[in-house]
Amino acid sequence: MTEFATLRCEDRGDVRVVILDRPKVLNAIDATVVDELARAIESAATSGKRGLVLTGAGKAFAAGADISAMAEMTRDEALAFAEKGHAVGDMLARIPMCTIAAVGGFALGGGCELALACDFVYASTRAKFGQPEVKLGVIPGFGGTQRLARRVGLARALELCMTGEIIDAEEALRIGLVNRLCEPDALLDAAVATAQKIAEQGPLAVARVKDVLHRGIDMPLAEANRLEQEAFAALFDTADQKEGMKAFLEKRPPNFTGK
Ligand code: CO8
Repeated sequence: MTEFATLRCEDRGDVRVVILDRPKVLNAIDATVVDELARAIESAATSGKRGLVLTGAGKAFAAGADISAMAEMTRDEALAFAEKGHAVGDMLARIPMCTIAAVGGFALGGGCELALACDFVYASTRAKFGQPEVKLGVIPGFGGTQRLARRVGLARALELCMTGEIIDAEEALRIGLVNRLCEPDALLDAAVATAQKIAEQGPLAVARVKDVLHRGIDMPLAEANRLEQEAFAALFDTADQKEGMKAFLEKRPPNFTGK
């Protein structure tokens, strides 16, 4: 497996686990982290794995973009950094497998945005979320304004981004930022178990679900419904559809091949 300076990767069953690994700075995200995340996602996409769990070492998921690296950035450098960050968010949205953020501690600023770029978030009861950028005189630059509004609604996103307030795991669950809360020691296992469960479904169907939901949410309803119909129909040209339905009728587990 590829070696990284700021990340660690491990495989559990059909799931690639990517661990942000700069615990001394609460996994703050600098340009190297962004580059390595892009490479780790690319590597997961070609690994034959069918799920990706993103988590952080130590007491944080990620406490944001690295403030010491950003402090002296010029406008052009800030734009390039934001563009690279957005490219990683787009990769997470497009990789044809589930991506789950397992948030064990602070997910602030770019860290919260990275979690939001995953398909959904599981969190430990100790997790904390927020977009505190206004306290530094900036705004979220890694997709936070848009993904947060789509996840929790416009007014809640406005409140979080305008106050910079940090919320606890219970509140994050309540507003729909988080799908499930776990005890700290059980978090990673729970995220991997869900990713593994998804990995065992028809992989082409899972990929289509992801594509239709991610793209459809930004379309007018009629267009998005058309996207669903076409994706539903296209799956009838696959061996997995034939196998899945035949296995049901023969009362046995399916053997999906991704074809
Ligand atoms: N950047 C750099 N270093 C950090 C960061 C960070 N975001 N967060 C924490 N650290 C460092 C601290 O400086 C400290 O280092 P040292 O030991 O050398 O002093 C170490 O991590 C431990 O942190 P603390 O001692 O502060 O730990 P506490 O438990 O007391 O506090 C907090 C934890 C509350 C999380 C606190 O560290 C904090 O407020 N951190 C900053 C949070 C923040 O403002 N995040 C937003 C950053 S801006 C951003 O993310 C913009 C995204 C834009 C685009 C990204 C494109 C990719």
